[in-house]
Parts: sequence; structure tokens; C-alpha cells
Amino acid sequence: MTLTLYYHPLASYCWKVLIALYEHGTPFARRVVDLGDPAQRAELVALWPLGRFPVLQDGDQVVAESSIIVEHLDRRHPGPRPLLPVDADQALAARRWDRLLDNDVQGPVQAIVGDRLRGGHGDLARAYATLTTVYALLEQELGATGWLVGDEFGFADCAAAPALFYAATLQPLPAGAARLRAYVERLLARPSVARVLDEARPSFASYPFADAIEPRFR
Ligand SMILES: N[C@@H](CCC(=O)N[C@@H](CS)C(=O)NCC(=O)O)C(=O)O
Repeated sequence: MTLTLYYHPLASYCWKVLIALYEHGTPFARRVVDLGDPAQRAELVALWPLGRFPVLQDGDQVVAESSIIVEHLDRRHPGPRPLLPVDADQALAARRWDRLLDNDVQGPVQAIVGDRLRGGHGDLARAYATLTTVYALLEQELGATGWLVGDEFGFADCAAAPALFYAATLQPLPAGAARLRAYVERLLARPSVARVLDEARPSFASYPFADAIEPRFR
């Protein structure tokens, strides 16, 4: 097997890549990395100096950054259909959502969770406000197809599932945001996403906001 994924089952950016791998049905070897273990951290840093996961080793090529890994899989290890839309305008729309979900959902989530892990004294008003803004944008822009771009699950949805799952544990989805709430339900029911959730479940106790995970997912 040429593909090895370095990851942790709780790590949201790793979920994005796992979801893509499961969507494609691409076989891969797993290397779970405990960043608290100096030897395992050193092994990851030797591959990718920033010491962040996910990292994909594909033969002698090391691919870092979750969105780049998903595009790499689309090109080199495709499943039945590409996750990134073939249409150039739709591809741009998908990349825009991927950026927003990483920068403006995962970013605030990491800030809030990081603050809690450090003891919880930071000013998080901006992080929470950004989550509120992106929820409103999603509610406004979600269309009738049920997915973020086009009429099939794709690249943007791979980014949305982990970002919105964890964000909802910090800032509940607004009761009136019917399209957003239905979208998140659809995402979490997707077999690739449900599989990632199942694999993360044994680690949820280490998540500082585990009590806010809906009981049906714990
Ligand atoms: N932009 C990166 C972000 C990756 C990232 O932040 N990964 C987290 C886990 S979800 C991590 O490795 N954190 C440990 C650290 O930064 O030391 C990507 O998309 O892959």
C-alpha cells in the first residue's frame, strides 16, 4: 500500500481527509499520532516540519494541508467521481467555502478550545462573533440541493462536516436556522462522516467540551 495517513481520530482537520478517503473508497494505512508523545511528535516533524496533522505519505511524496491532500486524492487516487467540482466556477465556489470553513469556523473553534486548555482567560468575543456570522452566511447561501456546491456531496462538504460538528459544541446552531440545521443533520448522516464520528467516539472524553456533544454522537 502506498498511502499512509498520519492523523488523530479527534482532530478536525484530519476528519476532512478521512471523509474524502472514505468517499473515494481509497485504501490507506493508518498512523495515529499522539502529539503528547515526544517520539511520535518527532516522527511527524521529520515528515512535515510544522508538526501538524493530517499528513499523507504517498510513496516518496509527503503531502500536507488538509485541503491540498483532498485535491491530491482527487487527482491521484480518485473514487467514482471527483470531490472538487469539474466546472471551474463551481470549483472556485467550493474552495471559497473550504477557506471560510477552515479560517472562520475551525480558526475560532481552535481559539476557543485552545483557551479552555490553557485555563480559559482569553477574550473570545471575536471568535464567537465570527461563528455567528458564518452560521448566518451558511443559512443565507445554502441552496435547495442539500449540499454546499452543486447537487452532490463534495469538497466543500468534506470541510463543513468537522468544522460545523465542533463549532456546534461551542455555539449552538440557531433555532431559526432551518436550512443550516437540516444541512448539518444531512452531513452527519452521510456514511463517510458517520464512520469518522464512530472512530472518534472513543477519544471524545479528551475533548474539553465533550459534555456539549449531542448524546446520540457520544
Ligand atoms: N491548515 C492545516 C491545519 C492543521 C491543524 O491545525 N491540525 C491540528 C489538528 S486538527 C494540529 O495538528 N494541531 C497541533 C499543533 O498545531 O501543534 C490543515 O488544513 O491541515
